[in-house]
Amino acid sequence: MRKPFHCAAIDLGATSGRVIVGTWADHRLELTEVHRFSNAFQSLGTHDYWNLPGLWSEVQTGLRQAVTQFPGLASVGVDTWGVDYVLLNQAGRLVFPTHAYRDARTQPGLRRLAGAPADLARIYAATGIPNVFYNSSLQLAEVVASCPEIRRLTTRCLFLPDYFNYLLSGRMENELTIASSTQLLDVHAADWSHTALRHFRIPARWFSRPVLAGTLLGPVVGLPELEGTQVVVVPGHDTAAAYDAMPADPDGGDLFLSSGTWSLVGFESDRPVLGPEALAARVANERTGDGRYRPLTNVIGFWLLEGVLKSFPDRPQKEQDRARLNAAAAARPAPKQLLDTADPVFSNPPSMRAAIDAQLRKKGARPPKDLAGYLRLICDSLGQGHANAKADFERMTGRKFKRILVVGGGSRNPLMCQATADAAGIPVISYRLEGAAVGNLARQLIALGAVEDLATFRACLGHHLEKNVYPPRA
Ligand code: LFR
Repeated sequence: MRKPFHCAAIDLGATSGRVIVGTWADHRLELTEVHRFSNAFQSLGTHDYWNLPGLWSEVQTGLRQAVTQFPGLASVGVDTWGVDYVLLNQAGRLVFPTHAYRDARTQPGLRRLAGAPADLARIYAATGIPNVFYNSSLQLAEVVASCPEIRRLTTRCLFLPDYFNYLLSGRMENELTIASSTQLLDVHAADWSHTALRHFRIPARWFSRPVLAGTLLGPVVGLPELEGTQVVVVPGHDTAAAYDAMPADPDGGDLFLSSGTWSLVGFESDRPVLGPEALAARVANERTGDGRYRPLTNVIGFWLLEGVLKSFPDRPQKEQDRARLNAAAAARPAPKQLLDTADPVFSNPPSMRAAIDAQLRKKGARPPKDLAGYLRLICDSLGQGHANAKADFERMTGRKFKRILVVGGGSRNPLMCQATADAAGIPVISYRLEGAAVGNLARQLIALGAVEDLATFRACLGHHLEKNVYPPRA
């Protein structure tokens, strides 16, 4: 037996983060979660910001735990949610506070682009990314327009995984998957789009040509406990990492759903999906760690539920109570009117329950009376949103999907999985898997030479995973 490899995945989500050690031995991955913590943006005045020092401190705590439990930790990789960034000067100091993507500051820019169809089509043709409120393009355009001095102060823009890689290794690099979430990357190349940068008036000198997953950044610096541990570039975008963890059939017949705060429905492809129909269906042509395409649609996800729960002080806290709530929701009749999940009113409303109620009333429907009613409505609406995405992809590409594979927190929600299978008419296979962390680990193991390639990793993973199958009901 070869010596086992231990690698640490730092996986930062918008509502929680974790450090997970993966141990690879005998073609099998063992996971040990060494640290988990919550995350949330905070408001200051009328804006929303991330607490980066807090996150960095949690990352360090996690890494110390990792190396204590697994001396000889071979490597570490970082993935985070998409689109958010830091602006730095040459000395690596932050020159602007780090806004959170739900900050309403992008709304005027969003409306401006939506109201200029020729620009919208040009930017979509150049980047393959639709006009969404959180895009880094809109965020950076807003900073440059409202604080013009920032052009002089900034020498570098790093997206969050790039920034954590810099803190760990001292090297400033942009990574491809996270770059592809920005609406600033050239959809036909693995480099920045001058069309987009010019349009949003963002200086091209802030970026470097993105590197691919597998690039070695050198040893960890500044954390003596981790001497000798390598920093490996992994797919920095959590959704790209989660897609890597899908135990997919190599024949391309699987549709992927990374289900959590967001529902990301998509597939892997050698080409982007472009044109007016793709733009109307809000297809985002994000990239895989090695530069292929991941056309996907962002369906609002369990953000709806996270918001609604705030209106119910008696919401379930324990696993048992959550199971009871799920059962109560499943026993309800299917709602006659589903939510339009693409409605931007759900992006960051003061009250999610009020936003849902208002949309239902506008459609002439009555709002649910209790939490079980909302849960049923949300699961069925997400299921329909996922099925619509599948139908759009099939129409646009001529493909026929045979199964939907689900990873992420939502894979534990049988109601949503069943609703998706029913609406899409194909089986849903859910895996209890921290998708992003596992994809992050996969790319480290490949870079270290412990695993041959992603197909090999997926095949090994598929043999050992616990799964639930939800056949569609007529
Ligand atoms: C999921 C995710 C999605 C992205 C959203 C905002 O965590 O990364 O892919 O659309 O967050 O960045």
